[in-house]
Amino acid sequence: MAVAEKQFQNYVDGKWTDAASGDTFESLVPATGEALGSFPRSAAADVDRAVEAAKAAFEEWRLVPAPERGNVLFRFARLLEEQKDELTELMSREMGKVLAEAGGDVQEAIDMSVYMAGEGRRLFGQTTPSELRDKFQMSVRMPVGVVGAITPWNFPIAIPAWKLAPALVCGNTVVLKPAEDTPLLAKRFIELLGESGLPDGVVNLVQGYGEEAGDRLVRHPDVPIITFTGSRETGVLVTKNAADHLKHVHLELGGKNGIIVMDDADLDLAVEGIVWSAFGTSGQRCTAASRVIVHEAVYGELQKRLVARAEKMKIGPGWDPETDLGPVINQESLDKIHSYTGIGSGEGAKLLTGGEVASDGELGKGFYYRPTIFADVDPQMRIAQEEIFGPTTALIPVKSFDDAVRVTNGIRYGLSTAIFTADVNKAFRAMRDLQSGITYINAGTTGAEVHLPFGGTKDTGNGHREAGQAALDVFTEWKSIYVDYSGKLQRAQIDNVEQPAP
Ligand code: UN1
Repeated sequence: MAVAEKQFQNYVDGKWTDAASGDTFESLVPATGEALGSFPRSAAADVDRAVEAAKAAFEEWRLVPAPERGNVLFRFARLLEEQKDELTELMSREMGKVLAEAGGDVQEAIDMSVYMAGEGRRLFGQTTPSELRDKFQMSVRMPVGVVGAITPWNFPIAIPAWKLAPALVCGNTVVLKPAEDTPLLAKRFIELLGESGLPDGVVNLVQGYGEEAGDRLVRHPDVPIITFTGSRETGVLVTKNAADHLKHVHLELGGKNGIIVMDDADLDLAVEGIVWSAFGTSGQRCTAASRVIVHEAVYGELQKRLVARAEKMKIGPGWDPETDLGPVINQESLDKIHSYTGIGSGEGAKLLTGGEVASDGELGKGFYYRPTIFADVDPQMRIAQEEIFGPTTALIPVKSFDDAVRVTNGIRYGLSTAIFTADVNKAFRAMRDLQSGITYINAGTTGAEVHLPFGGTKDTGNGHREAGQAALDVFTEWKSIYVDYSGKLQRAQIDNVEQPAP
C-alpha cells in the first residue's frame, strides 16, 4: 500500500489546522524506517483551542437525545467496516502488527462502537421507592464535560474507540491526543468520526508529544476527565498533574501477565496460548504474557515445544501475509527490549532462544527482535518483574498449584492472568485467587471482548475499568433526583419515624 509522504493536520472545531507554532514531527514505518508523513507538533496553545471548541460544543451535544448520539456511533461503526481493509493495511504499516491482528484491532473498534451505540437506548439508572408517601425518586447518568483522551500506539484504532465511543454516547465532548508513533491512524479515526455526523467541536484531534500536548490536556482546568492508557510511570505523573483540578482520572497502565501451566494441562493448547499471548503484536500488549509459570512435571517438555514453535516464527513486515512476527514500534523500544536480554542473562537466567535483533537482509532497515525465551527464571529477577513490552517471555518453574498462584501474584501489576489445567477445582481457585482484573481459563492472557470490563488491579490502574457497562462509570456522574408529589413538606429521616424499622 502506498501512502505518499504528506503533511497532516490537527482537527479542531471541525476544521483541519496546523500547530500554531508550525512545528511538525514525523511518523515512521517500523518495518522499514521510512517516513509516512509529518504531523503538527502541538503545544499548549493548540490544546487550549481544542478544549475551547469542545467546551462550547458540549452545551449542545449534552442535549442531543442519547439514542441520536448512539446513531452517530452506528454510522461510525459502518464506516469503519467499509474502511476495514484500508485501516488494517495502514496499521500494518504505521504500527507494524501483522494483518490478522491489525484487522482484529479495527474489529474491536467496530464492536465497541456498536456496543456503545446501543447504550444510547439504555444508559440505565435506578428508580427506588421512597421512605415517604407520594414521592418518587431515581438516579440518572449525567455527562461531565470535556474528556481528555490520551491513547497508546499498540492498539491505535481499538483503544481510541474504547475511550471515545462511551464518552460520546454519554454526552461528553472530546479532545484526543494520540501517541506520536501512530498519528496517521488517529487522523483516519477522527476523519471517519467526523463523517459519521458529529457536530463541529464534539471531537477534536491534537497531535504531538506527551510532555507538550498531553501535559497541557492533563492540566487544563476545563477538562474534568482524563482517560489515559500507557506506562505506570506516566500514569503516576498524570495523576499528580491532574490533582490540582480534582479531575476524574481513568488509568490503564502496565502488566506483567502470567500464564500458569499445570501438570495436567493440554500442553499443545498451552503452547499455542503462550505463543499467541507472548509474541502476538510482538509482545507489545499490556496483556502480553511475559511470564510462564510452569509445574516442574511438564517444565522440560513445555520448554522443548515452545522453543521449537518460536524458532519457526517468520519475522517480517506486518503487511506480508507470511509474517508471524512483525517489527517493534521504534528504535528506542528495540534498544529497551534488547537491554532486558542483557539484564536477564546477567541475572543468571538461561536464554533458550532469541535474544537478538533480527537484521538479515531487508530486516536490517526496520526494528525487529527475535522471539526470546528465558528459562530457569527466578520470580524476583527483573525480567520477571518489569514490563518489557517486547517479544520476550520468562519461564519460571514451580512445584505446586499454591506455588504457582503465589508466584503469579508476586508482582506489582494486576492486569491479566491465565491457567491451563484440566482440573475444575484448580480452575475455580485460580479465578478466585489470582490478583488481576482479568483471568482466563485454558486460554492465553490476551483476548478481551468489548462488553466485559477491561482493566487491572494493583499498579495496573486506579480502580476504574473501561469497556462494557463499567466504561459508563468513567464518563458519567450520577445525579439523584427526588420528586415529591404530596403537596406538603415531607422531611426524610424525620417524618417517617412513627413506623421505625423493626
Ligand atoms: C492492550 O494491550 O493495551 O485483550 C489492550 C486484549 C486486547 C486488548 C489489549 N483485546 O489483549
